[in-house]
Amino acid sequence: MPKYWNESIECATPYEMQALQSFRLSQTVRRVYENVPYYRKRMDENGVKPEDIKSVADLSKLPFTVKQDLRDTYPYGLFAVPMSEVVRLHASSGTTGKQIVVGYTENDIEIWKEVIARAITAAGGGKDDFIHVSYGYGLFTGGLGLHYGAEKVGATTIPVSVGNTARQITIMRDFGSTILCSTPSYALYLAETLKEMGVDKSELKLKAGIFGAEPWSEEMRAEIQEKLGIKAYDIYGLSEIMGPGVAFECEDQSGMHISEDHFIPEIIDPDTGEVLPDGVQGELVFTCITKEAFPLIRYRTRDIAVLERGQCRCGRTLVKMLKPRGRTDDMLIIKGVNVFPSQIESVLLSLGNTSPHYQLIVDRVNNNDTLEIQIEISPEMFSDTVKNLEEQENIIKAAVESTLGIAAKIRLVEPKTIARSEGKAVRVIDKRKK
Ligand code: DLL
Repeated sequence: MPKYWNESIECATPYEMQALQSFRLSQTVRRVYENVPYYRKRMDENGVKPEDIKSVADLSKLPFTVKQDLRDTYPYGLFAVPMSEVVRLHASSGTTGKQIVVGYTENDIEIWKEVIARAITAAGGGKDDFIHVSYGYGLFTGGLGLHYGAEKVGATTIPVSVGNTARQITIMRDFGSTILCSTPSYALYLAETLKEMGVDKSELKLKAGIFGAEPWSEEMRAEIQEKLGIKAYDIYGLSEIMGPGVAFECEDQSGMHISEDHFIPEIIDPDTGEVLPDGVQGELVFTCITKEAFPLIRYRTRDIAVLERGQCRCGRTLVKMLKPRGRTDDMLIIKGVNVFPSQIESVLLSLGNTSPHYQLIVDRVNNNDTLEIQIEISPEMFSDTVKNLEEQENIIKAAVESTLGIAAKIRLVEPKTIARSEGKAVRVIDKRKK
């Protein structure tokens, strides 16, 4: 089995990568300037001409693109090719506002397959694998994205999509699925259902999972690996840039390699827009340098991440992004303190005893922010004495408070109380927004 899908790119020297990026960037900027009136106007307003962009070092001269720009030009205003060249559309609704529409030419789909093929190869997958795709098929990019990449590596692809969890397990067992692709929260739901159905993980041939589309902690990774008996790899992406495969994890599980020959990453200060050095946490920004239909320039993802450069133990030199901390727009400000749901997840799972099913309920009572954390506990624990449950609540309360510095009400709830999701899990209910 090959270790890399595209070794000359994945292990390129920094000099080679920068030369390739610079060439592709200057070409892309010229193309969008000529074909997308919206970008031409923005560049003219900022006094930048295509000839000013000769190398990656010139990137910061270009204006940012934000989600509102996509809404303002809905549906096709940022497309850089005639619609007759577009062979596929996807869309993302997000949590607020109008959905956004993205398009792909035939060549864009080829690039998408290529980056997913890199991800699958890095997760140890190849033509002998049975890849079970439980991401949703449809306008969401997860299902079709992984599907085409799985076929590209020559794997036997099983397009299960979401839903009917018991059937998923039967398929997994009978068809011999070896790699599961789903959201991490759905992987845990599958593990839970497996137990209920009395199927032992040894009856499955699963060896790895490729999980993404939502933030998940290292503790959650450990839980999935243990419950399914597999190695769990992270995969990142967003519809606006391509879909899954913008970045992928290798066997080192120490951050995700960005396919920077197609997407140039930057980290900026979300308040000032200033570009931050590697190693510093900030908002992730991407520039597409090979996309034909929908090439976004300096797109602000709102994801909070850190970039790390240098050769990875796996041999790849592609820059890595550490697990996204969350999004600038999921960051909760509770009593003035910035809180990411992922921080709470780490605290909960590090204590053991609780399940990874939790929900944060934020409210405002008498002008005071309140945080309630509902956590499911195991059936055995639920039948425990009230005193022991109270003790458990106090332990969690103390751990949350010492990590976040704010008080939280802890409610241990019966197994299966918190709604399961087949796609992205709903972790926060913010009643203050009503
Ligand atoms: O979630 C694409 C995808 C599908 C990625 C399948 C991975 C696997 P959107 O629906 O447009 O696209 O949502 C993109 O999801 O900006 C992040 O906030 C979040 N996200 C995606 N992957 C990860 C990840 C797909 N591995 C938004 N870790 C992004 C943390 C992630 N957050």
